[in-house]
Amino acid sequence: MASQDPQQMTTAEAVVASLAAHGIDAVYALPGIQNDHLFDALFKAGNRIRTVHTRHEQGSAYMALGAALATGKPQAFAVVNGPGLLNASAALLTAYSMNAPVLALIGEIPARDIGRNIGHLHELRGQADVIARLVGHSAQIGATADAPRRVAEAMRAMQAGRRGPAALVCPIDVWGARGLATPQLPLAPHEPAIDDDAIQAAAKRLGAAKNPMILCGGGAQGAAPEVTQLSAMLQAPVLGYRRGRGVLDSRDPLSVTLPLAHELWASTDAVLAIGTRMYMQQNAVFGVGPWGLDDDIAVIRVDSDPEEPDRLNAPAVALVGDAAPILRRLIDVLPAHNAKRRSRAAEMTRRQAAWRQRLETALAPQVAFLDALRAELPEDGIYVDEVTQIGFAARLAFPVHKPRTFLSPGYQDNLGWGFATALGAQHARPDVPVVSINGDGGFMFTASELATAMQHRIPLVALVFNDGAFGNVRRIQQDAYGNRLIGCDLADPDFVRFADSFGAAAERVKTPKALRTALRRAFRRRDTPTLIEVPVGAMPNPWPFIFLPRVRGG
Ligand SMILES: Cc1ncc(C[n+]2csc(CCOP(=O)(O)OP(=O)(O)O)c2C)c(N)n1
Ligand SMILES: [Mg+2]
Repeated sequence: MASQDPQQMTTAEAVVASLAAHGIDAVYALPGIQNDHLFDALFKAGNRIRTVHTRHEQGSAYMALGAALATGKPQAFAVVNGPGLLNASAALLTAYSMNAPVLALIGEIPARDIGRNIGHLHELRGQADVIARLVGHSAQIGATADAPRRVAEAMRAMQAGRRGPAALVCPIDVWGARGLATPQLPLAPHEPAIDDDAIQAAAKRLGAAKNPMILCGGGAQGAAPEVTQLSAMLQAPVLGYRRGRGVLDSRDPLSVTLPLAHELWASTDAVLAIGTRMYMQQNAVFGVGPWGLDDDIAVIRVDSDPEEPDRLNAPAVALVGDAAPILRRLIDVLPAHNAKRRSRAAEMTRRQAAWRQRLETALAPQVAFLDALRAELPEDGIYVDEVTQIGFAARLAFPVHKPRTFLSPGYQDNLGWGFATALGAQHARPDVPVVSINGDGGFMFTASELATAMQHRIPLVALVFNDGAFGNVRRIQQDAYGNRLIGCDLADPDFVRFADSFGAAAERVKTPKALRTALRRAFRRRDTPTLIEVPVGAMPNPWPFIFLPRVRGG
């Protein structure tokens, strides 16, 4: 990197210049006095960095998350300290659970007063400790000269090892301080060397297996070609549930859904687990499961976090680092060890058809709406999930064709994340349609961001499946608590009139067929958001297909 001469600038200008040097081209933000110097620096940056202001700080943070998930690249948001940070905190927590590179720029009271409990505007006692619980890497900017390096370190931390969010805090007086700073270019990433012995051991175990399986989590999203090739070489079914969906195209006969992977689990003798915690295989979920492990299944873990593979059960082989280069090495070595294999395409196609029929029958209303959505959403269109009946079914039955086109929240599974996250995805990927599915409950968490969609001309299509209830909670109260309904029925607005009042396109449809027509119209609008309300009744219970019993070990 060519070093440049130091220049006089404010800390805020040094941060903005460094963000631009790292490829950040948008900051999702909500202003306030602690960050006025930052906003002034963003003003001066002009079109190099677009400032996308939202109506609530959760909107800023979720938009940055959606942009990060849709692009696979770091994204930034800026909020004031105290309430601004806390309003954004659920999104940061979600970014952590999804290993998403989201940089939070957070204001702070004057540096000299931190820790004195004076009661300054927006003072949060021990803010640095709160932030350290939400992100993997955090730092306070101490002076102008310090700022470029702080940005570079945060950017590197978000993209090395286990990916995830970072935070930079800057006190109000430091943002505006002027000093000499040298613009900083990206630091070289740290990536561990690939362990060749472990590659050999993995190739032997997988090559010898009769029934290998591949499990993909979020950490496999950057390795779709490698997973596709390995799956073919091993004739191994590939499960991606939620975060790993789209790594192998659902149309590939070897792409399996959650219940089918569970059906195959008992006879699986080697598993290649890529960027996944193997949560369901190792943990009971609300008293059901885990699927189980025993000595007859060789577990090979590929993970960028060196602590993850051993966290619950020691695997046979652990490969630590970025998935794609590790898998490429495995692809090179595997042919020397791989058994001769017959195609499993016909068997898998048959098994899949049987499961498709079961899901179509058991979850009929959800699957019919999802089929309508799949028929209209182009292959590279992005689906943003929610914690709602349609979402739970989509995780099982919505075909996904490409990586990063099925965005489902990580283990936080926090209601209300979807709409604003989808806005960020659509803002960062204006070239493809993005669709956000919502329940009436979850949509209202960030519905005010319809104003943001209008202001910044973001053509997101939001579906609101309206059952007048926190339907998931309601069904549990009906089934497991003697129909003692409490806190679950919802007085909703007229969603069409609500969206219309913002100037958004809006309509109400009742059938999957009408949904298709409405979606076709909506995807053609490229400068206005669309809300489509779908009135629905109570939906059948998806959980028996998700919480699956133990089939081995234990
Ligand atoms: C932040 C957060 N709060 C509460 C919950 C618990 N929760 C899970 S589903 C649900 C109801 C969802 O209602 P709605 O969005 O209308 O979807 P529906 O189940 O009716 O399809 C609730 C409250 C959660 N997952 N996340
Ligand atoms: Mg509902």
